[in-house]
Amino acid sequence: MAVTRRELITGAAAGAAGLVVGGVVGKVASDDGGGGGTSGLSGDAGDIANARGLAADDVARAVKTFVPPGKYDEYFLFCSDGHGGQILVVGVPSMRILKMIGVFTPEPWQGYGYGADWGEEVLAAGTDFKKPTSPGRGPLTWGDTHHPALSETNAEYDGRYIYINDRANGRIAMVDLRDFKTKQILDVPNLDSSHGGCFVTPNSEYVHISTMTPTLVDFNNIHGALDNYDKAFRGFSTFLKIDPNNGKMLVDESFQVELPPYTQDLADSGKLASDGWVFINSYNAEMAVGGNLEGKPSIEAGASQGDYDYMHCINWRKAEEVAKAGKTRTINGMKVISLETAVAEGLLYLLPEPRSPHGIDVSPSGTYLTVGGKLDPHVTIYHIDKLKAAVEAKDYEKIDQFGVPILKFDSVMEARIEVGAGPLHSQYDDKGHGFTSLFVESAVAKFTLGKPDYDGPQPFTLVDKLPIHYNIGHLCTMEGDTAKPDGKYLVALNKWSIDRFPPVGTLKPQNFQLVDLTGEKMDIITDMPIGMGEPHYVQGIKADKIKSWELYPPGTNPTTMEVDPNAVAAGQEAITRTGNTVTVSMTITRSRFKPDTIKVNKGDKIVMHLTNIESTPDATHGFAIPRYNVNISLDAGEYTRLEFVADVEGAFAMYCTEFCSALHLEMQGWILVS
Ligand code: CUK
Ligand code: CUA
Repeated sequence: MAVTRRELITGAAAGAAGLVVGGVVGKVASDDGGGGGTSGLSGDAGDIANARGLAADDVARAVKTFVPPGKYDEYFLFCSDGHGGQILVVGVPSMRILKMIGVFTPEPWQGYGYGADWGEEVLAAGTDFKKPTSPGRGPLTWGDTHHPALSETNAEYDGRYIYINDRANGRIAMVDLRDFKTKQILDVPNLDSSHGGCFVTPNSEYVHISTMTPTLVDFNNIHGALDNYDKAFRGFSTFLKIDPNNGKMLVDESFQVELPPYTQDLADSGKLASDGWVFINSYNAEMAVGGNLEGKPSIEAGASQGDYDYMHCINWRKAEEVAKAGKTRTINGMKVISLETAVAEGLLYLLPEPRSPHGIDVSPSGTYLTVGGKLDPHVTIYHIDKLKAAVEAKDYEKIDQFGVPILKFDSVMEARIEVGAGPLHSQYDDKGHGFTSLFVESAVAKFTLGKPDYDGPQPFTLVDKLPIHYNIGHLCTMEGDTAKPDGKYLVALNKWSIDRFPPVGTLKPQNFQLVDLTGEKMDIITDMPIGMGEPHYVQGIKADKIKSWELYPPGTNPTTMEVDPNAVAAGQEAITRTGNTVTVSMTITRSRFKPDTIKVNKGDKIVMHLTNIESTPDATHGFAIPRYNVNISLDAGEYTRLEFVADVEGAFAMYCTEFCSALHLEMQGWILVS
């Protein structure tokens, strides 16, 4: 009997889980009772599986994703959140949400953007009011996050920092993974929008971000600008220098390369074989501008007329030399290499790509560049050696109207693989496979690369296809953008979920589907609804690479990550007045604020130095002042400063917003404004 059950299970449960499930059967089979059913399990497990209507494959999938209580996931996903403006952190394989990190949008739980200097300063510095298009209505309070980029050392994620772009406003943010808090938002000069990036170069020398819709550069005749599009607009590829000590982006040591207004799209960094290069797609080489009410084609139609668009190939090491040699103009505080200089110095080339490409992804060895063309059922794969040879030989098809050489497609193209309808983005595993998302077909295609990534009998061949649910955008393999991907799991990031979850109103969640890559065939092992934003891209990193702090050294300011000179230690609490300024030095611990009574005059400026003096991990306290819109969160050891004008009379019951202790409700005090 037991043998039969074991055979049933190990035969039915494919791949790695077979062993695990076999082990379970071995144990329960010795118990009495239970039996058979479609799950193939016996004993209690069999009874439960049968009662829930789970088949053997379901059980195997459940075992693959189950992380027992108290155990950790093997990987972290860092997910964009679309126009939610934040980053989500998710565990793999459990697909449990671990955290939402406030980035471009104020985030109340972390007290980000509700009074504390840390968040206020980051968000305020994130809007450049000198930008010609600056709204001038106070700081921007949302962003459209698309592409997270983990910092790298030797083309592998190093777990130190993560960057993410704001597609809407041409900005980029940096999160320090020591405390998972946003440290910098940079409103990138000359970028009104962004898409190409972000990604980092293989040793985090630079983080790259380029325009999506080109930037207006001629403000003389704005109403006529679209009739003068090729002169009035430009794209910009931006290389932001990363400070190796703290991950911050240094504008003074950064530079841009001016680009034609072709609507630059996604981009990727070269690595190993292609180290020193970056590649940016574009999708509107036609330079369509719309005007459908005036009888002109809409952008949608106009941008899809030509058979080819252009990949922009930039030799960034050359560009860096050119910038360091001062062959730049400074525009809005950024050193810019002009189109003419870029061409003259041989650092910018165009490469034809089949119609309306979207994703470009460099293979682990850096040898192959895979491009998905939305209107072409193939992925087109280019070889970096061929690209370099064509550059060397000046093997040009022609020169475009901006003077940029266009390399010959046939000279650089290595292979075209028919994968299906609507290819967008690609990822790789450790066995030389590529995986491409098929938006129109709602599927993932798996294919082989060539040497050195794939050293088997059938290079450049479609080997598997998996239907997903539904309308997949990006996809992500673990450590997928590095020189050493793990493969193992793939996450399909699906835009539509229609019938996958019970109805929760008219706006449906996005759907992450976790795909097991360990078997011959790809297999979906779980669905995860994302009901708080539209993740575009995510990166998956081994969880043990993240060396997060458990708590702050006492008095640490999260802005600087150093002990702040204004931090307050126990015994240093005080209220002092200088003119109309009242300075409050407060310690916070379970379960009191000290001082807990603050009396000020109406119109006084209040400066509060707040320090959580706890030394126990997770002993976070809140500090909220009702009606003043103050909502701060201080983790153990954290210091922050708060400043506001007491311009409303009354008795305001400040309180701790985190249920921190048995006497949490007693953790309150008064601010009396008279
Ligand atoms: S884009 Cu969203 S599915 Cu901004 Cu990376 Cu392709
Ligand atoms: Cu501190 Cu509740």
